Amino acid sequence: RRYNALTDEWLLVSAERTSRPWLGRVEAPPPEVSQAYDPSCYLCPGNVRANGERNPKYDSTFVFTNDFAALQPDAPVASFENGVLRANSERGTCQVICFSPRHDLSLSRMSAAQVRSVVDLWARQTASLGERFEWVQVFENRGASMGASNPHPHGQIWAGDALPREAEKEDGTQRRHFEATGHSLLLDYAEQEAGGPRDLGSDDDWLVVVPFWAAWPFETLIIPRRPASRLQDLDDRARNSLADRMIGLLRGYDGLFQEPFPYSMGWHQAPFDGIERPHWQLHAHYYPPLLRATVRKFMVGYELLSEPQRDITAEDAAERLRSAIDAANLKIAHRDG
Ligand code: H2U
Ligand code: ZN
Repeated sequence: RRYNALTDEWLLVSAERTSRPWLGRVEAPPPEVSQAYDPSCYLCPGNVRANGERNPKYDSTFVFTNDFAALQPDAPVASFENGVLRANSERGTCQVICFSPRHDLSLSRMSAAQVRSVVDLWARQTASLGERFEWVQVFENRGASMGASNPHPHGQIWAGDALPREAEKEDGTQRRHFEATGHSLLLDYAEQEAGGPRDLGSDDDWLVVVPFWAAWPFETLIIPRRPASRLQDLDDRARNSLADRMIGLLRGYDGLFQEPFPYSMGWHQAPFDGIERPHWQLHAHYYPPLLRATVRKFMVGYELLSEPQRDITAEDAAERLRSAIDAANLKIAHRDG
């Protein structure tokens, strides 16, 4: 069993179970997306969305309020308590962000400058939503198997006033570590992992790592190596380096099974509730579901009822991802050179 220092939870690691026969559900490869513009896509420039609004002819990134938002800013304030039953209303908003006007691109195939503009957009939207809401969740679902409704490269931001479950867990673990040691939990963790068997390529600004406590087969964590509690705290150099790191990781992911790799990813940034949080370090989680090209990991049975379990060690996953990242970099060096 390994301990997840960020969530204060344990998981079971049972290496070498991957050779067991699999007669279960087989994941189909994602469909090829070849059109740069799709007239039926609700995210492409100039097209009409479900609510009748027309997208502008944007040429870089584009943000709009989700036409089917799960959170609404004008939700009436109410709370309810009856015995063990409790409920509160939740005020918030949901945005959709298009990463590129090109329907056929993905972050993994965008240029460093284009990814940098996505980083800037994430930072800008976070700062402005943080003026109105206490928790800002930036995320991306990539691939139909992770629930993305459209292959056009896009992500979402949900913002609300309650501190959600994951935020609460991470706030507690980071605060306790800071109170006990005077250090940031994730900066200490990054120091310990840099150059080690789970490191996927670190520089002075960033660590990209398969966390020691990864639950998903090829889960990764991206941590800035200097104190930063939100994306808006990152300077120019850190943002450029982040774009490079992300592209490397995503090309490695795509190279792993030679097809667009599905995942959910998102940023955990300090809450905007006015409370000082010197313990909080910005980071991104990538949660990809695939174990093999056609076999996805299901969090079911023991995992739902007891605790997560994984079949390959974090170190094995890191080794395979590292070679996929190296191979992708080589291919690009050949193409460019
Ligand atoms: P996902 O692919 O991650 O589901 O994100 C797309 C979002 O786009 C989804 O939440 C919204 C859906 O509600 N959407 C619109 O806001 N307008 C539309 O015309 C279609 C989809
Ligand atoms: Zn499109």
